Amino acid sequence: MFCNQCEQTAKGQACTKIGVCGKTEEVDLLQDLLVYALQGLSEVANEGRKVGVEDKEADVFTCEALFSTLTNVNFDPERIKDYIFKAVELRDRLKEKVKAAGGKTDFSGPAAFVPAQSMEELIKQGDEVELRPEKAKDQDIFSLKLTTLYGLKGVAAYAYHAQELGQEDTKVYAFMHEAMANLTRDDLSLNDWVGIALKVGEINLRTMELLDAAHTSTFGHPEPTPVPLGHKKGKAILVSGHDLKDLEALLKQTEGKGIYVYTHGEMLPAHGYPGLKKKYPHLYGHYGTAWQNQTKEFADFPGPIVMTTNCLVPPKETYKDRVFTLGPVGFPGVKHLKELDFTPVIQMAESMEGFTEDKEGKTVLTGFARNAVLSVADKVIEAVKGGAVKHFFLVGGCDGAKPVRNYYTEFVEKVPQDCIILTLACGKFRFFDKDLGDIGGIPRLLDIGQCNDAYSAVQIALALAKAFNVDVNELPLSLIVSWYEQKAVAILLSLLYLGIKNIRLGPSLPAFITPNVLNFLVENYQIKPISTPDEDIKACLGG
Ligand code: FS2
Ligand code: SF4
Repeated sequence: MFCNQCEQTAKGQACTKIGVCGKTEEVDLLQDLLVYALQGLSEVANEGRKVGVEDKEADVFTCEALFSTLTNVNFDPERIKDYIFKAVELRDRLKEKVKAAGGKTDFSGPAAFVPAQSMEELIKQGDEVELRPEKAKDQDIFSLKLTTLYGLKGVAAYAYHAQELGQEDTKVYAFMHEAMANLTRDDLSLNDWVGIALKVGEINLRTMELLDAAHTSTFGHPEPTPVPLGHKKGKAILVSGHDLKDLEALLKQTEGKGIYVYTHGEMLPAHGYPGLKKKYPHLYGHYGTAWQNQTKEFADFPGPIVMTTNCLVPPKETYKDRVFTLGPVGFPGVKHLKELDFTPVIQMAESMEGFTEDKEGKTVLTGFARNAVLSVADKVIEAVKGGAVKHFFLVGGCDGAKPVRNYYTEFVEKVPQDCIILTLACGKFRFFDKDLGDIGGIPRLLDIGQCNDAYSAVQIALALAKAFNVDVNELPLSLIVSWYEQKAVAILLSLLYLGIKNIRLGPSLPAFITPNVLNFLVENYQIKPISTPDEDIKACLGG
């Protein structure tokens, strides 16, 4: 196996025997075969578009299936096998349509691939088609191909969520198919691949815009909302991941049943949406911290746990029977809900005691998405012009298990009192419950939302740049980004597409970036690795 798609990859190079994430070699090779099958589907879809053929099912399927190969989403060989067969079935159906419309159908390679019937043979097929550096003629092009593929996985996740809530743009699907089909080619130059990778960023921005519209048009604009970290005596269900539609369905089905629903991990910002927290008061509070702590936190939770998206850590036997997965998520032996019917989850919650007493805890604030922040833009601008606010730091991105990620906690603790910290995604759990006070009524720590809300952060930065009449790179704003998985790759590409410079990236640089590609990023975008909080803060403040 060869997988280097996430930040915790083995020895900072690649997982070659088993994933640090717990992904087996078998699943890794099946996922590679699925990516290959999706390249084939994409080639046919691409040809189809040239003759006016579109297939909505194939479009959405491409997103769901690619999403299943993202880090910490699906560990179940049977489910990946089903996706492979479905990809081939949809590809062949599309071929018929393309043929009828007069398009090209004489394909070879992935578009003509026939999956083996046994699991053993499928794994062998995966081994043959896996993207590996030793097979590549040019390591820099290979690096950009991986960057493109990993970025596309992030786009697929966002597009999947957006379409669930009715927001789609055929431009997104068309690009995904075009770029996936390009991965099969070896006639494109380094410059072509730089262009394709940046285009992933452009398309990702559009996709995140769709997702933002999906969330805000369905659930309203997030509002600053205090969220209890304690719990109520009584029966309880925990929901993790990012999928607000899944959460809403669960809230509807648990209404009036005397069950409290708690968010975990990236679901925390759900409390800020009027269409969720205000409508469903039994969405009580937030339990636990970031994804990598779930084995301990889930074991201690006295109710069922619903995993709507990443990040799923291989569950321990002590609580595995209480975990339910949805959508692209899967793990062997864990119950998978095919439809949004939460009956087994509710029955389990009802059969358990739940929390035996009330626990008062701290509260944290969430809901500072673009509308909330920009509604006080005048106050913010005045505070900057008057000198009360000297600088903004966006300290955001993914969390992870590595101790070096303490950099982000220390960074936030050391940010001077006259600076504001914007945050988003699960990296915030390293400091989300710290009381950092306020500046003239503006909290110093503003939680914009999930990693899925990076669009909101971009809009805040662009609006401030407009208000100050400067380029976004001239704002008193520094981006301190932590990455882990492929959504972060997509977001990073969007920031580069927007021309945002001087991003500090950590805790380590991606293993799939070659020295030459890194040089390109440094020369053109002045991207830099994190150093120490003291040095970085000083440099950001111009000292
Ligand atoms: Fe965090 Fe994990 Fe949000 Fe990432 S919960 S690292 O995949 O999606 O951020
Ligand atoms: Fe390794 Fe990350 Fe790939 Fe898992 S997803 S196998 S940890 S590189």
